[in-house]
Amino acid sequence: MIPELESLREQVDEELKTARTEAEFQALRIRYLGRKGLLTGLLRNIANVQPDQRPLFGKRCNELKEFVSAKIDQHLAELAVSEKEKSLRTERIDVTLPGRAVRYGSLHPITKVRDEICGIFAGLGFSIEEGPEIELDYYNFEALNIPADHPARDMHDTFYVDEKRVLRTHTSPVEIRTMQKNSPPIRIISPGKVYRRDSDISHTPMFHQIEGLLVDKGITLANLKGVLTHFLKKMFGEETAVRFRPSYFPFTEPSAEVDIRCVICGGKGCRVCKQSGWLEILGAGMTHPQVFKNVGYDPEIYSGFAFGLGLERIAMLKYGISDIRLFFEGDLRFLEQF
Ligand code: 2U9
Repeated sequence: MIPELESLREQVDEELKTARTEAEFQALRIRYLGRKGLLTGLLRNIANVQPDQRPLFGKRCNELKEFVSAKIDQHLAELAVSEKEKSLRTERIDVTLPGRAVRYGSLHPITKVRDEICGIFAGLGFSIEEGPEIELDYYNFEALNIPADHPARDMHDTFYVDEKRVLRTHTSPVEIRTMQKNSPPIRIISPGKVYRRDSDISHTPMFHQIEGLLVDKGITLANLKGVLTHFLKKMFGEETAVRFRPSYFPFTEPSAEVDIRCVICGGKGCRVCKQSGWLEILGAGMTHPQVFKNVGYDPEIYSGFAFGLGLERIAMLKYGISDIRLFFEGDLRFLEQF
């Protein structure tokens, strides 16, 4: 049996000389030392060896196994070193290559308009208040002087959640909640999403509003006109002409709609202003005494004004967008322009 061991050793020597790659050395390890390998097979047949020769045979087999294993390890280590040296010699990093451009995102036009408006009112000392989008019927309607059978409810095309709850149709409930929690003076704006059952080129079932409320002793219509004129000139330019028309809202008395001179045609008359030369921008009014009573304020002591505007409408006018649905389609070709 020892001669067999000798010839196996010569065979291994030969194959170790010809192997070149890591894969070839790993194959060699399996071929000789694996579970079904040649050397392992030899040891398994130790029963065929003369009993007195078995210890020596076993010893020699194990020596050869260790020799082969050590040789393979040595070759693999050398291979790793030479691979590393080769890559250091041949691979180059060109540090003068221009970097890859980082693509920046952009703010949604509604976000930009909201931030701009909030910034103008922050400059006048208004703070921002937020509230729930699922709102009690009481806060959305009753507290604002719109009882159950009031015709003004029809204007709001309400989504009902259940008997008592609605998706808020305006952010006015935020003002009610704020007055319930705080005493005058109050100076807040409430930006947020609102919901109405309406959908066409200028209406979506969800849109964004900012409302404002100022309450103190001695507040008059002059304060309302001064604050809103200041806001509109900051927003659309100092030269912007502003006019106030009488209107009706259940939660304000008197009420007004506020127009600016058409930003498209400058007042000559065009498609956007429907030939009138004016654009309707805001609703506003002096807070109704009944609304103050509903939150426990004495209307004999306090007065205030409130206003509301739709952000989509402002953004459409500011950026010349003709279809409101573009804001909500998520098309990057549209959004990247802002
Ligand atoms: C309280 C009292 C009064 C907020 C007001 C308007 C007029 C108004 C519309 C503008 C366009 C809604 O988005 S829109 O469709 N809003 O015309 N909003 S006065 O009056 C309030 C609010 C809260 C406690």
